Amino acid sequence: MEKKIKDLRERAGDAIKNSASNLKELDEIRVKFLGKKGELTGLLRGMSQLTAEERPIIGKLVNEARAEIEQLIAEKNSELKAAELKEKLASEKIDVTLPGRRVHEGHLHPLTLTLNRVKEIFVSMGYTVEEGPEVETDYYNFEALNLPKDHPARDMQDSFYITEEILLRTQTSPVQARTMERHKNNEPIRMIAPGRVYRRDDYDASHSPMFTQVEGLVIDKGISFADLKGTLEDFSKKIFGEKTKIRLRPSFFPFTEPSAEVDVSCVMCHGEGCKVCQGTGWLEILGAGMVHPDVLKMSGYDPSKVSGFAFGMGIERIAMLSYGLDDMRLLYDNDVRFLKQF
Ligand code: 2NM
Repeated sequence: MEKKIKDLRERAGDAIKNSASNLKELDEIRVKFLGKKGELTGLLRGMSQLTAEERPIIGKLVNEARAEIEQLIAEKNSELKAAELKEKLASEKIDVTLPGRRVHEGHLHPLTLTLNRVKEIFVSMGYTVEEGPEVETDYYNFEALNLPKDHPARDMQDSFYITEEILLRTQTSPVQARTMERHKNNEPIRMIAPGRVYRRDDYDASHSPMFTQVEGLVIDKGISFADLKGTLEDFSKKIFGEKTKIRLRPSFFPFTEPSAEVDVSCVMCHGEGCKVCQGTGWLEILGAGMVHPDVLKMSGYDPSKVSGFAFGMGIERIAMLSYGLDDMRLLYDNDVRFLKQF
């Protein structure tokens, strides 16, 4: 028995020192020698065969062996833990002196910034912002705006038709027609309709088959041409600066009568004459007029009770003038080197 105990102590000590290369192996060794079914427990069971004199002596030896093995395991345990931590620290180390990864933050497109500014100005004057479909019916795009079937302005060349009766809207005025229709009893309207419009056009530095428009409509009792002029003058000063002047020239639109082209004093030279305004000192940015009585009638308004003015502008042109761009394609190319500057 004493020999068995001595042998067990030696084998356990040797295993702990030499064959436990990690914590898992060390635990397997602990189970093998000290576990419930381990060798030391086995020895204790054999004590029933001993005499009464032998028992305390052997018991003491077994307890000493258990204490010694536990001690060796505890020491090896801390040794292995320290080694594992050291290895972890070495393999997972990071270089905190490396430069950080830059987060590239996005921002709004210059066209969106311009559109937002235009909306903001009209909303501050009490206008609502209305939207409508980009795929429109012939009725709302043309008929309701006083452009009957044979009108030269609806030439097939200028529009994208989907069927005989459905096309991509050529202006946002169908939104005004739809809004007028929703109102009853000559209810006043003060609205803008921003959005994309589509026309068959060659794509060059100043033309695109798709562009962004804002049209406006005001209907109320006693609305006059003076209201139109005052509103557009106010708008022009807000968008291009307080020094801006406006000039109206007679023009023609099927949906307004009288109609006018609205020029603003050149944002680059303030009227002196330069390349941007082609020496004239003026830039054409708006079309406008008093809503034609037939247009009011068609959408349920009584032209003997109320009157209205309407206007339209291209946002690309406003953006180009605001930011000094000489080519509209810059707004569509999505070249990050360009967009980064806004
Ligand atoms: C323009 C120029 C002049 C216009 C007219 C209407 C409506 F629906 F009330 F008749 N909306 N927009 C209008 C008038 C648009 O754009 C150059």
